[in-house]
Amino acid sequence: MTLPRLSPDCLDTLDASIRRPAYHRCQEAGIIHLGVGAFHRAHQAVYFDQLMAQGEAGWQIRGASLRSARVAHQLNPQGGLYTMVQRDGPATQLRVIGALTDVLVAPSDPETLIAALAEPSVALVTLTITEKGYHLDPDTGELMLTDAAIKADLERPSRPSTAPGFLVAGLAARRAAGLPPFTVLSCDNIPDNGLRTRAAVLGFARQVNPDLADWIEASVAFPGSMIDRIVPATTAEDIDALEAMTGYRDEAMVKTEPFTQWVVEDNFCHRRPALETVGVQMTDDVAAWERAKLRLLNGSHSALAYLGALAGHTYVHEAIADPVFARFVDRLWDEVEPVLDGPAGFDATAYRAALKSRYANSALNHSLVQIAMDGSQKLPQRLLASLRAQREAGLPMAAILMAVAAWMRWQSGVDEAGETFTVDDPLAAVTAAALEKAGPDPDERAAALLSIEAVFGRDLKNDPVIASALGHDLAALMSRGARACLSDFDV
Ligand code: CS2
Repeated sequence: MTLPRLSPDCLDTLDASIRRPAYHRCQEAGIIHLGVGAFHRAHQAVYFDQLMAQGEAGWQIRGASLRSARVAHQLNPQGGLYTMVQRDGPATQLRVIGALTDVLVAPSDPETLIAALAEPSVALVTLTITEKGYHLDPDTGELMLTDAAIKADLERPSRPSTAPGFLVAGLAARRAAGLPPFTVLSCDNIPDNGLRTRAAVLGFARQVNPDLADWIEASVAFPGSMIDRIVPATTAEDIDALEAMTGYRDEAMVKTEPFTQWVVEDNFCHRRPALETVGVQMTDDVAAWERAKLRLLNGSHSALAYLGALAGHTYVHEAIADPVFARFVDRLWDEVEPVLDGPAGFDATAYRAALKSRYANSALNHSLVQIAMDGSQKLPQRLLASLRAQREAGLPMAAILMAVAAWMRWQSGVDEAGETFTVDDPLAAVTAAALEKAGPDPDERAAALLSIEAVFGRDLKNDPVIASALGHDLAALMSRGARACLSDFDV
């Protein structure tokens, strides 16, 4: 028997233990969010749900998918409602979030999204479009005008497909209608996300209309932000388990941990939500928080992903329960910590201990392969920024080099059990071609990957010390396997 879908009509019938939206939900959106993935639903949307529950109206979110209609099919039949399943070991808390109104599907109907961006009620546009959604040149930080999607959008700016294209079209429509611009708040896990979003939008606008670009430059705010919450992809089993627990079916549920953090630069050009009243840290120094989070959390996540998955682990909690891996993570943090330059008063010891217990949360089933995805986009800010700083300061870098070598080993698409897998990465074809040309020799393979400037830049590519260390580590990973290599760090 198929149970009823979660919807506004069934809210009153839910079990009293399930928290639900404690405010009047309306259809008028104050926010447009691009990229309605699980992360957005378990993070920003929850803060706005709380804000509205505390009585601050006007922050309903209209979502837009820039790629498929999948999330729209999950959420729209549920009136935008979904359950956040918060798991802490055996303890589970359920909360129905009401902040989203609905989800637009941009590829099939770009005009509706542009019109939504130009609604007078909209004061804020937030984004989680992942690293690759910005189309920026990793070397120069400028919009890649030769990128196929950007080129197509520039040829037809009234029917864009990319985030920069939509933001510019929306801002142009507001300017034409005499409306104030919205604030653009990136919630992606990249350093200087505000500045990068600004570079992407201005780079696009300059090509379309220099006057418009001047207006954007002068009047639009692009605050930076640091976001943190572990939100593994929802599985079919998660949906079935929730159904068994509650008696309703929720195709849009998300699962997450109790921890959540959001640090936002206090720089808004339109109506500003009182986010500080719902636990958001408003600050002028987002960059220091970004460094701490990207280099300690995400750096170790990526290291665990490649090394752990190669060695046969499936989930983060399994890898961290393996003492060899847990000790390696400590060695990695020991290396990174002296060059972290974190926020004032940052307690690295407490932060590290908290990360260890977050990783150990066995109820999350956070898949290592999910974290391994898009490594070419993630490595620079997660591992290579630390590596550069360590190298410059003449500090030890054995653990971080081993993590980078593991990414190199991962690019072969075959794990240590000889199983093939798909390397899920926008540069997968480039890395595969480099490895094919290099042949079986580990030094050649490491050198071939190191020469990809989009990942390693010119400096690392031309650094003989780094090249030889990576060749050495890759050889060890290929011959001895990840677990044996990590036991060398077990001192
Ligand atoms: C993870 C992140 O998938 C990944 O690459 O490292 O999504 C991580 O879970 C979040 O950044 C935590 O805030």
